[in-house]
Amino acid sequence: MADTNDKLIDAKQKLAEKRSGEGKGIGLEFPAPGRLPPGQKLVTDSWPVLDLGLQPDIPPDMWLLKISGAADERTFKWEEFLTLPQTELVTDFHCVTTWSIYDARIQGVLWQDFLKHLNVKPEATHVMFHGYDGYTTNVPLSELEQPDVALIHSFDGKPLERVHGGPVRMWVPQLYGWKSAKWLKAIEFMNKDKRGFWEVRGYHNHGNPWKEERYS
Ligand SMILES: Nc1nc2c(c(=O)[nH]1)N[C@H]1C(S)=C(S)[C@@H](COP(=O)(O)O)O[C@H]1N2
Ligand SMILES: [Mo]
Repeated sequence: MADTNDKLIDAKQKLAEKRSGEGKGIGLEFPAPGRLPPGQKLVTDSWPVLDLGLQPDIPPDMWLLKISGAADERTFKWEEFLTLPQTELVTDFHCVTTWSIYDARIQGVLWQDFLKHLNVKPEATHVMFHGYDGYTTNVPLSELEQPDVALIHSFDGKPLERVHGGPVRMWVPQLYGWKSAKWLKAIEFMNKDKRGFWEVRGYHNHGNPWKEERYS
């Protein structure tokens, strides 16, 4: 992680510190009325890009996805990944930096289908997603049961652009965008919770946009 954009990371961490406690316990119901979560702005002309200043370039035939931790270890290659059941989804997506996009049309493998190809141990409770840029983010297994959670490789029918995490990224659209790891490299099943990259830098551990769980 030597070449990350440390200034940007510092600035975001400072903002998280400054805004610590905001949006907690304000008692919004889930789902909030209306489509746009509180404090968000709809972006219609582009899909913003956010990362640590590194955008790994992984040709699909070099891409490997490792499964580790409280699950039988195995590694998926691109070709094998494409033989898994493929689904198209249309979902909204919300970033903690306040932009939202509507109706992202994405293609990939639903988490619930992917799980059928793994042998996860009963003691697993959380997952750490690892990106090829060294990024990590933690999500409870129960949250991943939501029907729109997927490992995606395409957007609008075209291969997911490198800047958005191609060849494969996570899609956890019911949580803020930082929970959707780009350039997916490894899925680590854990028997307890552990904080990921932004979670240790002041971002909320859970990240529900409808409850404005932005900072911790
Ligand atoms: N590997 C990796 N995944 C990542 C990030 C990152 O820096 N590295 N940034 C996160 C953040 S903060 C957001 S908002 C979304 C942004 O996705 P996008 O750039 O496709 O809009 O990716 C998330 N996933
Ligand atoms: Mo973000």
